[in-house]
Amino acid sequence: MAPTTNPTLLKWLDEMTALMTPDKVVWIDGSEEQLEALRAEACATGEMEKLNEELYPGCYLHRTKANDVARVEDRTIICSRKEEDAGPTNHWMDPTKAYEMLYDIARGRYAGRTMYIIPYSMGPVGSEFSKAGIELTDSIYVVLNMAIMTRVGFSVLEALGDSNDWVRGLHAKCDIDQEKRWIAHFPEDNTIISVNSGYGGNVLLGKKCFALRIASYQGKNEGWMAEHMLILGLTKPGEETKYVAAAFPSACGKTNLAMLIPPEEFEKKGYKVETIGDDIAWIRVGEDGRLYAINPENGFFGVAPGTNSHSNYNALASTKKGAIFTNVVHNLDNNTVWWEKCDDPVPTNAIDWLGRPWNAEIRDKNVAEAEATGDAAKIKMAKCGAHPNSRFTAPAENCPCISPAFATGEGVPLSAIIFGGRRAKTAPLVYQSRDWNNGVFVGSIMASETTAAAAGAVGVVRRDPMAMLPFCGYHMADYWTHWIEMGKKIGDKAPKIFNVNWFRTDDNGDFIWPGYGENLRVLDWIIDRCEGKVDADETAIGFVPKAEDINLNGLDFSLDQLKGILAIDKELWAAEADGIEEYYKKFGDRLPEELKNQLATLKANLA
Ligand code: GTP
Ligand code: SPV
Ligand code: MN
Repeated sequence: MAPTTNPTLLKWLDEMTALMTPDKVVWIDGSEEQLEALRAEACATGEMEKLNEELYPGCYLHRTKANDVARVEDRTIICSRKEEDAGPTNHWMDPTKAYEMLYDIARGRYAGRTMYIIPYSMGPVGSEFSKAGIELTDSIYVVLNMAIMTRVGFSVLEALGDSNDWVRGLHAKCDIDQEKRWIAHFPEDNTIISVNSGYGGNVLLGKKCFALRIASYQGKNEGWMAEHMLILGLTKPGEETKYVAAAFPSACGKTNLAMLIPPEEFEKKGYKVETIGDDIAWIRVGEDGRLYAINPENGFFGVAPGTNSHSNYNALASTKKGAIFTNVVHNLDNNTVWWEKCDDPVPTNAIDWLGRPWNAEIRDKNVAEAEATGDAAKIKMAKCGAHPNSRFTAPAENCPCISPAFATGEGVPLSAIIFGGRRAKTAPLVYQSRDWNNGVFVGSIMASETTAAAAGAVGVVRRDPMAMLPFCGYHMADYWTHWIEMGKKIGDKAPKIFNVNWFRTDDNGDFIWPGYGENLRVLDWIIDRCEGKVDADETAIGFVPKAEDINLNGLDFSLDQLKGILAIDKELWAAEADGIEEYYKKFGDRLPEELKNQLATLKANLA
């Protein structure tokens, strides 16, 4: 018997069961016993492998198909009734056609399989910020990941009651056929359909599909915001904690900044960083008129390569129990995991992300073979034992620096919002916008080099407004208008808006700024600016720090180097302004007047 009487839910389940024809139906109740049985089943079928219980208690390894290792932006569609509502930055399909096509692909595909029904909550169950979803899937991997990334179980159904405010999610692995892979969103129906993938961002429907694409549309209609942002709390010695949200594109440093460990100099003085979230923020206006943010997730789906005890101690610690690793190297020497730039030496006896025997010798042979083809992308991949977008799924409660505010879901008041991306040139280390609308402009013109988080070319600069290009569920210009409207609501209580760039490179292509924990030095300046404690230089693009005001104590980095990465090159910015003008043309007359004016001001400032 169904553990709910919710009429809209029962009706949809009847329809989906008839469509998918499962052999068996299993409700996910949220109990540890049920999850443990599923882990055992996944190990028995080879879907997952259990890792060394002493070193990695309760941890598992999974490999996806080689064609299914990242989000697929080309095949991610927004099916609003009107094409213009999806806007020029989304792929659109007519909803009637899309349902027909997707149901044709999915029809009968649970036959011989089990349909798992996952009730889940984005945000703590019962919090006024939270929203419920139901995901149907035929993948135990999905069930187990959702159980880490969200709150799952019958308590969600109880909190939902008979309400129709829940998101429908249908996932089916089908044949993992990339030609029939679709990640489809129907914002007007609160519905998501994902077929022919088994990779994280495509199939953990609470994450990007619900918490960003559907939620951004809900937020526009209901007066709140869903953003691709980390949330952290920074406490300076003797002061109350200040909260900051930051939007960086995929694989551009959110997890790292959210869990930052202050440099020794600062830690000794009593500086502390706590994590509320590393990927998604839901933001509302509080009773006092300020913006409050929660992390709707319950875990981290973080990039593995590059994660080590130096770069991100806290993320690494989070993966040490109850975690699932996807597409990393399986170290057979001790039945643990390995990836590029982790703490351990290259294993002598291992399996790579493709499931092939692997060690340093085999890698060198692979690289030599790739070099013979002269294909740069092939050479880069041959160097990797773990896929560049290999990930860990880890419970947030494991994180040594998790904030007490994470679990309450009450929301933390934001002092600052930070935008940022990978820019080899142009963008300085940090600058502050002149006001909210200028900050919206700064977010709208964000550009970053593409990464392995999405299928396609890596390292190409593209515009990624507010880091939401792949995640905004409606017309991008309407989304900017929504930001401007939110600014009107909060007036002078608005957080200050900044832009950062950790990725300026020198003539050899090496990063100039040391980054990671040292980014605290920039956060320190940002908080001081929010409190009016430090001066700045007004430039054509906004307020840039006086180099002496960024504390470089204990760091081997000269004032001249700092001045170099704070410099605004007017020629580059003039070209940038032309690029923005060209980009804005895409949005036609939906482009808010405020942003047109901002661009005109930038041009005038540069002239
Ligand atoms: P998603 O989970 O895809 O949304 O990404 P994310 O923004 O959380 O990215 P993450 O923190 O996992 O960083 C991804 C990559 O950026 C890793 O390779 C990091 O090593 C690198 N990175 C993070 N912070 C810094 C930094 O301050 N400087 C430099 N140079 N690299 C960084
Ligand atoms: C991203 O790509 O921004 C991620 C990983 O955080 S995924 O969940 O795949 O979207
Ligand atoms: Mn992300």
